[in-house]
Amino acid sequence: MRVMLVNPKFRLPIDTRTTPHLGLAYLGAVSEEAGYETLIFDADVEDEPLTEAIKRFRPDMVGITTNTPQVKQAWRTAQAIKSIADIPVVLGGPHVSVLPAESARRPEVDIVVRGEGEPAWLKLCQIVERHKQANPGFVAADLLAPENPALTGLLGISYFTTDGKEHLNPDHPPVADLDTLPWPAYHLFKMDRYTNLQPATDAVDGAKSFSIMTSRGCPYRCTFCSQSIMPIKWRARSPENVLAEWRHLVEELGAEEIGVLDDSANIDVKRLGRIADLLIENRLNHVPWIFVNGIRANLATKDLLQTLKDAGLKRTAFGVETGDPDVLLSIDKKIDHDTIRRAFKNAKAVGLETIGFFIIGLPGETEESMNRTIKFACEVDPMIANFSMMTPYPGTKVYEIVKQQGRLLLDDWEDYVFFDGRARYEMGDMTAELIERKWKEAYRRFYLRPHRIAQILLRKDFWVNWRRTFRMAWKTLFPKKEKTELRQAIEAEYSA
Ligand code: B12
Ligand code: SF4
Repeated sequence: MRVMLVNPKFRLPIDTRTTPHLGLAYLGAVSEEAGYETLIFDADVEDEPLTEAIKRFRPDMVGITTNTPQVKQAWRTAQAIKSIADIPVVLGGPHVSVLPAESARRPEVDIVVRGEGEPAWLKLCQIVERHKQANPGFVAADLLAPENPALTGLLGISYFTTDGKEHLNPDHPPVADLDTLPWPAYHLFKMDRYTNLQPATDAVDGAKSFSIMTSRGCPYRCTFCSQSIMPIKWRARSPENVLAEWRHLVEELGAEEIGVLDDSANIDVKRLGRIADLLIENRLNHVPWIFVNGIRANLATKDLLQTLKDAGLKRTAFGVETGDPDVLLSIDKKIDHDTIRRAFKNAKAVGLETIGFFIIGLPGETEESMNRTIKFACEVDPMIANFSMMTPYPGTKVYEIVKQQGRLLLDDWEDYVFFDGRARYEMGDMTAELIERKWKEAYRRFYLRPHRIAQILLRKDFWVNWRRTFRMAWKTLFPKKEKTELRQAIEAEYSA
């Protein structure tokens, strides 16, 4: 049995960096472990057209991953597959986990997998394999025949039977023991075609960069965050299991930098400290690594940060979101500004580089609260300040608030990206003009301070990557034309 996993083409308007998709890397790993011949097709880096790859590999089932801005491209991809092969097409990922019926009812999509995908994907592979063995003329619609009980008890999937009836099977329980999962199957990717998520070494291109996830889930439920799609139960791999993969990345795959993708790696402070100790004891701390998404500021003690630094941590992010105390309370971040101040101070004291994530345009914001955010960003002064305009993703509390009390300015999933310079909604006195103006002002006021300019000019990576830095700054501030062209190019390619 052959299975194919696809990442549909979707480049962000501001950046051309690409990284192997960790979700597909896990799905590829469990598929191979179960004995299936597996092909990962990442349309962001492939030269071969998808339809050619389908004809060459002749998969028995295809899985497509999708987040919100990618979903239309996922549908186009499914259509392209169905136009040449009548095989089951399965969609998974954050967007379809929240809105499964929207995709499952489409003729080109057979089944949607919600949430963590490994268990349901494997069971689907087994079901398709059994059907093919029993009936060599098996086609995708056979699975969806109302009289076929094959999908009935399968947890975590949604589908429509051919009589038009919707089936939303109960959720699959979260993977209880993450140590049982195989390591991501990086060998299924064309690794030399990727750059990196966030450079930890000075060169953006060319460094061998890998991602790792040491825990899954997040026990918090911030109102703006799509993490609410995934299980609330935070689960962690054992330090020994993490160490073994880390060693594999460094010693066997030659990793020169590692991005830790956990949503909240430090929920169990002791566990993270133990991982750091093991990296030091095993002399793996020479490879720089970073927390791409940030760690909880309330659990970032100075001792922990020092141990992490000794273990090779180069940079950490903290989600600050807002400088306004009332807005901070309203988003359920469950943190206060003094704690955030302390976390930045501690991180800098032990010599870590810092990133701050800030949002302009949270519900209830005013010009004054946005000014407080800009002022707070300047006060904590991270090495990188990342301001995004609030983008309400389906499944979040903010999305519901905006739908009830505001006016969404988006009607195309492809616009659900945060860096393209346009406000996503208006609410009360908060106009699009205000959000867009303050967002640009935030970047200007943060980065055009004399000491920042001096710092930037003194950084080696600025000179190594200056062309790219200017390109990104330009695309951030003047994005629209670029994005239209990008979309037209992708659509033309798939409709050809
Ligand atoms: C790393 C990361 C990135 C990286 C790399 C993305 C990538 N190619 O993997 C970068 C920086 C490029 C990125 C960009 C964006 N990201 Co991002 N990203 C993440 C992050 C932090 C980790 C992703 C990850 O590796 N997860 C771990 C793996 C194991 O999980 P997974 O990918 O979800 O896959 C599992 C399941 O979803 C499911 N599954 C997924 N696909 C499929 C397919 C099939 C067939 C099946 C059966 C199952 C299945 O099974 C997998 C294994 O359990 C997540 C947060 C998170 N915790 O997941 C956000 C997240 C996915 N990103 C998000 C967003 C919003 C974006 C952007 C739109 C932001 C922007 N700048 O505008 C862009 C979109 C870029 C694009 N090209 O599509 C949101 C998505 C929300 C949504 N509704 O879509 C998330 C959830 C963050 C959040 N909490 O809000 N991102
Ligand atoms: S923003 Fe961070 S802490 Fe809040 S729910 Fe999302 S991942 Fe968890």
